[in-house]
Amino acid sequence: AHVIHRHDYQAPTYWIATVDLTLDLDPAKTLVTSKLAVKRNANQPHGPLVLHGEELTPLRVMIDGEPVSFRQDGNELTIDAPDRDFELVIRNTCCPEKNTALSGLYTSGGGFFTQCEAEGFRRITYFLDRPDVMAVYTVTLRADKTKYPVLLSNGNLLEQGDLDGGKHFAKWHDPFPKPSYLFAVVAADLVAREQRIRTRSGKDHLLQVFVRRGDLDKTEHAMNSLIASIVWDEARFGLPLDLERFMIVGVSDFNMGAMENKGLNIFNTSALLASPATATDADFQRIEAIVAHEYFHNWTGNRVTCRDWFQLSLKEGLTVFRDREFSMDMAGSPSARAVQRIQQVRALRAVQFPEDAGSMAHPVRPDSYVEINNFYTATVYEKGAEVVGLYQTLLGREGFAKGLKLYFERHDGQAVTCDDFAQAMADANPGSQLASQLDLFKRWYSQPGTPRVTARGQYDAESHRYTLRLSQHNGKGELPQLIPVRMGLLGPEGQALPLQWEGELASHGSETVLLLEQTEQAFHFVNVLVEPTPSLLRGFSAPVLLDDGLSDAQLLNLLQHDSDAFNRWEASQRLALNRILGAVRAGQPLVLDAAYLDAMRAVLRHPQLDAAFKAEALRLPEAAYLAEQLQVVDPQAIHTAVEAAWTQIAQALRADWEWAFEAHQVSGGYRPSAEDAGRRALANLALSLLVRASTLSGEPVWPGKAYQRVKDADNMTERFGALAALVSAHAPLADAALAHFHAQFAHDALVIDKWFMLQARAPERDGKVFERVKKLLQHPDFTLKNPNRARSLLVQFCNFNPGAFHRADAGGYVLWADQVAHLDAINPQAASRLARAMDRWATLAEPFRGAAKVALQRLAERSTLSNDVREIVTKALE
Ligand code: HT7
Ligand code: ZN
Repeated sequence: AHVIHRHDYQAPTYWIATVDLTLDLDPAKTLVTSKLAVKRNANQPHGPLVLHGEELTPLRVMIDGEPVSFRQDGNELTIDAPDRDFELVIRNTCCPEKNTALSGLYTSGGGFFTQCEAEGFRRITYFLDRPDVMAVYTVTLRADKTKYPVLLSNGNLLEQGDLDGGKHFAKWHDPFPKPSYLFAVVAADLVAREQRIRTRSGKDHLLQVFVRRGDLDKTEHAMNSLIASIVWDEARFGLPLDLERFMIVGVSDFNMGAMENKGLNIFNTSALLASPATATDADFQRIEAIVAHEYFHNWTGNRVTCRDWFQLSLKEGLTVFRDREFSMDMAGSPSARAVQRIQQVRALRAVQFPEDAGSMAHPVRPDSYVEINNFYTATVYEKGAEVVGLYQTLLGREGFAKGLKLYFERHDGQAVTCDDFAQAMADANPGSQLASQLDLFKRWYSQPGTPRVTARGQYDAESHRYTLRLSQHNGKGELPQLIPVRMGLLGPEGQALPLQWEGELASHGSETVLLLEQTEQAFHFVNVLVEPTPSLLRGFSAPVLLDDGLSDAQLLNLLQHDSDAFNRWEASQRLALNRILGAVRAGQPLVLDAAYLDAMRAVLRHPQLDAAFKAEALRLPEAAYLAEQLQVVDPQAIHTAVEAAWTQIAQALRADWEWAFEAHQVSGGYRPSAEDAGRRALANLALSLLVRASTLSGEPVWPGKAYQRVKDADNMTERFGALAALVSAHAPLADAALAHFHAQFAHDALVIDKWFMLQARAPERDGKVFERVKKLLQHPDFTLKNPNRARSLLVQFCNFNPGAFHRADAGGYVLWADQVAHLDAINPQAASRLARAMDRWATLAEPFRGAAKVALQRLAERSTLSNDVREIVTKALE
């Protein structure tokens, strides 16, 4: 396979200043005419013009009006171009209806849509399809008027009108130079929700959300989220909307969540459409975050873009950071902000930590790749966002905002690198720790792996001195990193202790940020009058694995009293994790002790804590995170222990769960507010545990109530929560409830996706989930052609249901290998995400490890694998 290396970057021999594109849209054969103003890059030696092109048929190439010869070799078109500026005209065709990879121009639901990031533009026409080539685009679309009444591209509409033969045209112009990956076209039968707004700067804008006719009533939340995002970015960072028109379009066939094409964002309908009847609170929240994310890209990604794809985190890490800040501000109360942070960290630990320890581990700024689509990863996105968060922790909010301002002053309209971003942050904050230790800080971009931090405290009761020793361990050959550890000390009654450094005369409040920059460091506090409990890494101030060696008593102290809500939650997780891992390591059945159960009861009954926080604190750690704590992983042992924990929590706290369910019902109409969502989350958790306990003891009341809810809940959060309770408990009513739900929502693809997902994610019992998944593969509603549907069943089962997937008889692995191969023939990007289910096979215990290796080898032996899947499978076997 051809490996691309970061250090090989070279600027191109030619630039492209303008693109004048005409598309005659036809599903079987679309004709593309591209007129390019090509400029010689005098900084590079003269050579041929080598354009990218994939799955295209070239018709004609002309330079300055004269036909010229060209050579097509694989995915490159070579033209012997002159050593000067010139006009290049290329005509080619492509076939949208055969494009099941969903990259480039494709058809979906009878319309045309594009996806050009990362390298899809080359599947529309021949081009220098790389992000540092930025051009001004004018686009003319021609298509049948009845079938495709809406014709959209980036920027402003210049002209539209009718043509002969029942066709019409539209001409669009985008004044902002952009890389080809931000190009977009839509031609379809759609309707729009429209809203005119006037922003702070006094400019008027038209916002439009285009969807299929029947979906208009599900666009209000997306529109509200867009408006909130525009207002927030202007208020928080002074970044205005720079376009007169901002469009969002929904499409059902899409490889990711959404795409930030300039002025024409294209969204997976799953990330766009919401109504109380069809979307859960989690969906509402996700839609708000994704709408914001794509909008924020307009500055962080579009106005300033990436020089090359190794810099992907420059835009993705920064934009995830921005959408997280937005979501926290939207959530409102300090407790709701903490819940947001808890959810971010839960996801980071369940997905990014395993990634960073597995076969696909790579730095936030990777050094090499075979297929760039494989690097849209949790590391680039989520760890990248954590790294951007470190700047803000080191510089403070104001310092961070100053850095961002300088970044835009320097680089607006450019394609730049992560180094440029770091430099702007440092230069805007001279005298800061960041500026003086920039090279050390930048190891966050270059070193893979999750740093392991160990913390041990030593208290001297006589001298009232407390010493905290911190050490860090990174991967083999890796150097120490700059790790900010936000912390405080608690007294035995949970009181916050003043922090006074040795050698200083007074305390500096009760919270500080320690900077761990060497392999080992000691921090000395004086005037500590009682033996403290350290509260470390508050708010998860750095993406590390922390071993603080705290006792149960200390964790209980933190759980009850820490002023930092994140660390209260963390204590709840550690109490559970220690118990589950203790049982797994000892090979013994899990028995939860009274101290733990009492602590959980106290959380549940706590008069001041918010419901959303309680639901997070009472949830057990994810199986994937538990597995990361072990050298050798037996997924069945983890599954058995987690199931036992849930059952005991359900049974021991039964009366408390009954109280919790009744006390957290939400009255009045549905609102997706953080407060109401928190109440529903806790009520759903209570219902699920009540159904579990009742099913085990054969009592009919709670399963009956859940079944009734599936039938007549007035919102999807409660309906789906009740269905999930029945399915997870393997309750006798589960099948009837599933059938009822399916019949009720048979017409709504996004809800049917949930129906598949729920069954794929159900906790395994006696192989029933596996058998069900095999049956669902044959269900008339199942198809590999729609990525949402394929993901709902296969990715949910293989990548996120370890207790059902890892079978001693290797059945899960055989299913995985077959389905990866089938999917790969249709959609390599989707297949390679599924292929990632085996990233951590090497740490599995036998017989899983041996069987996983055989499945990987069998897949690797296939001659027809895409580059996408081959890279994943090869790395797994290395
Ligand atoms: N920047 C977008 C990435 C994306 C993408 C990448 C590869 C293949 C298909 C894709 N669709 C969207 C999404 C984002 O981060 O906002
Ligand atoms: Zn993004």
